Amino acid sequence: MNKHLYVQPEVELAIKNGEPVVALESTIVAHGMPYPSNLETARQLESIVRAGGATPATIAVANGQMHIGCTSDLLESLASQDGVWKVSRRDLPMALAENVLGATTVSGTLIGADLAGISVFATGGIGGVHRGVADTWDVSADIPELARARVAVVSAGAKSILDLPKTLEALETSGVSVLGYQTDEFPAFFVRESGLDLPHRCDTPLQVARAMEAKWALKLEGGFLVANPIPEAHAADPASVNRAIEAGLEAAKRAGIEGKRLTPYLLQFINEVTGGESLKANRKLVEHNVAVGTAIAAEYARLR
Ligand code: PSU
Ligand code: MN
Repeated sequence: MNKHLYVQPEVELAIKNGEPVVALESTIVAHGMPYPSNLETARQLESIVRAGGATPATIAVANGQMHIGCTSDLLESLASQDGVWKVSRRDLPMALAENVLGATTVSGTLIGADLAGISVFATGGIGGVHRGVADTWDVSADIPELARARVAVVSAGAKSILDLPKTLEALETSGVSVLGYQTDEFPAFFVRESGLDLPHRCDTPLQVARAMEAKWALKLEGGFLVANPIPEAHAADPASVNRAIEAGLEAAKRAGIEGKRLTPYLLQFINEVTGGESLKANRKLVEHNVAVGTAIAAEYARLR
């Protein structure tokens, strides 16, 4: 198809047959969780997709190609090696040309999914508008990519390391349809509530699939953010999460961490100060997103 795009045969066949496929990102593996939980999680997510009757496609960059679907060895390398690149649209050309090992962010994964024709992608949290944006101009490349790729992303909202009201404003400006999944509120990753109302709510996978069909039948570009709150039983205590986030932002400022290093730094900081708790919650919410994403992919495949 394209020398810089490698679609695994299993994934290619499923796409060709109109069967449900769910894309998964690799930055969460390489930069979002510590080893070996990251590898266990990556494998677990793929089996959740399979259990729901769909084909998983973890997306990453290796050997000058964007891989749509990773082998077990490639997943292992992404999870365990040092120096794996964090790849958004900006980094993709050099990552391919230099033959490096690269983990794709939400934005990078959206590019791969869109190129391959995968309509659903499930992950943990998305990037957005950072706090202090007026000074730093730090807005994640995830936002413009959501405005471009015809893909529905299932996530647990965004962590309050970001400025959540501004993130929702930026999504609106970009024409990204944000759908609360069984909620009226934008969820804030470890916690179910942010106090921010969402304009649209879907209670079933079919409702989401119908919206996808309508948007793309009109040939509108861009995708959806399906905001799926962490299950009640696994939600964290908001006060302790906020303390960890505030401390992380302070530490990042003191250490002069900015740009693409900021989000991984904050994720690692929060994992460390909250101990195993946040990591456990993180895994639970991603698993839930992947299960919901798989159900949406199945409904969408049926509709088409
Ligand atoms: N937020 C999380 N977990 C993550 C990320 C964000 O709660 O793993 C990762 C995703 O890959 C996302 C990227 O696309 O960080 C955003 O990075 P930046 O803020 O540098 O755009
Ligand atoms: Mn940034």
